[in-house]
Formats: sequence, C-alpha cells, structure tokens
Amino acid sequence: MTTRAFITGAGGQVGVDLIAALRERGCEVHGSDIADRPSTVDASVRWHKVDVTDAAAVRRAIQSARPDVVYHLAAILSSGGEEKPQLCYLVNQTGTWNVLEACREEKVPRVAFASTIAAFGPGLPDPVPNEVPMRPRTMYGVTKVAGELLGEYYTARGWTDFRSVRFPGLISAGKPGQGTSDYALYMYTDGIKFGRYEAFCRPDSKIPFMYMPDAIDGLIGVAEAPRERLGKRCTYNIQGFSPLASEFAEVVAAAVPGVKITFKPVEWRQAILDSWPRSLDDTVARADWDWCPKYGLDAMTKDIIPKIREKLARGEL
Ligand code: AKB
Repeated sequence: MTTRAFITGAGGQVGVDLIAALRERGCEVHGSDIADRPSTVDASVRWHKVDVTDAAAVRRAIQSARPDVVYHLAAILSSGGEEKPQLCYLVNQTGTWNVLEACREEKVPRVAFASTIAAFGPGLPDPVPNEVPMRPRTMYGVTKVAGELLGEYYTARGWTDFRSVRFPGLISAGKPGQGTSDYALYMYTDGIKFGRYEAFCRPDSKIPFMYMPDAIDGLIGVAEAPRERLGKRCTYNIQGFSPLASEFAEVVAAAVPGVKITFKPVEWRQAILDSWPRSLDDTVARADWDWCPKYGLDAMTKDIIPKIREKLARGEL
C-alpha cells in the first residue's frame, strides 16, 4: 500500500527535500505551508495553503488528506524566534498543539516531528546523551522541548504514535530560514555566489551539523521504525559532524578558489551558539532503529558544491 504523507512547513529547507525523498519511495505526498507551493515542488504534489496557528484549517487539511503519517516541520527557528518570541510561541507551541489535536481527532496513526539541538541548554556533558535535563535558553528551544513532551503524552494516551529526531544544524543546497546554525550554510552558498561571506560567529564556535540527505534519512527512519523496537521512547539525538566554524571556512576556501570567509560575531547569536551542545551522543538511535549517517564534512563538501552551482545557474538560490 502506498503511504500517504502530510507535511507541515513543506515549503521550507527540510520540507522540499523531504517531499522529493518521499515521492522517490512511492509515497503520496500532501504538502502544507503558510506560503504558496515553491516553484521547485512538482505540481502533482497536492498543496494545502495552511497557517498552523489556525486549528480549524489544520484539521480540515488533515481531514481531506487522510494521511498515514504527518511530518510536522512548520516552525520559526532560533534566531527568528529571538527576534519575535511571541510569534515563535504561537507558531511552534500552538501550531504543534493544533497539529497533534488534528491527528488525534482524525486518527492519524503516526506523527514525525523535527526537534533540534536547541532543545538543550548549556552545561551538559560533551557529547550530550539522549536523556538529560532540558533547559534551553531560546523560545525556539522551549517550544521544541514542549513539542517533544506533548508528543510523548499523546503516545502514552494512545492518541497517535509520535516520534522525533533532534536535528543538528542542517546544510543543503537550499535556502535556510533564520536559524543560528546558518553561518555554515552561508559559507558555501554566499562563498560560491559572491566569493565572500562574513560569519556572525566566532571562529572557535562548535555545534553539531548534518548534511540534508542524512537528515531526511533520519526523519524517515524514525517515522518508519517499528514501535516494538523503540519501546516507549519518542525522541532521539542524531549526530553528524562537529567542526569549528574556522574548519568550515578552511574547507570552503580549499574547495572554492579565491573565496574570502571572515568572522564578525554578533553577540546575541553567539550566545545562542554557546548555549548549544558541541556534539550529541546518538548511540540510542543507532541501537533502536539503525541510524547511521553517510556524510562527514569532506564528503558533504564534495557533494554540495556542484549542487549549489547548478541551483545558482537556475536562479534557485
Ligand atoms: C537553528 O539554527 O535554529 C536550527 C536548529 C539548530 O535547529 N537550524
């Protein structure tokens, strides 16, 4: 049977690649977003223009799609969330509640949720284990912890089967959306496009990152894992690689001749980065559902540069 998937925030950086991956696997995909369908998303993907803060609209869209799984991605990211904390609360907290309630009411069997390293706060061991006290310093992090806990609650009540992965900073040949990890992605995209990029962080900043194909594998992997293997657990750390910002700059400079990467830290964004883990311990995900990323920094760099050049040539970046 073809799996029917419904994606919130489908027009974002993760959403467009998730759509392509699910379609390649033969799934029927419904995309939803507050924005119109991006020009890069195939017209055969049914598009629901929905604001996740509108509970009735979310329910109507999910009712009409009748999905087997909802991938809930819609969110305001960390830097955007610190600029507009009230909006961040509304989209991330109320939006997640609306999506979970619609899934309960429409009996959607599974929900897969994009959580984040931002759910953690400072002062934790390195690497950060799967289960630790969650004391995030950003509104984005607070709402993501609440999303994880709400999902666990819905699962315990038998209202849906919720799973989530804590994503590191994600890098793809795509447009990011006001994250604090975006300095790494911009070193590649602006480095290639303009020949220079001024990063808003210190060169010794260090947080976990992941190449998008691994992130998509992780999200689909946790969504499709048999519940018997997960036990009662709903949320998983997944780790990619953790270079210093200066190491990113060196790798980009080696791969893109003539590029100039400089650093001019922005205090409030640097404080966010300093409050996040330097790396995650993902042994639980490896044991429970065979999580195994394919890309390190060098393999990603080799793969992404031609993709960025192609997208630039098509005017898509
Ligand atoms: C952000 O920077 O806000 C996101 C994240 C790490 O979740 N990319």
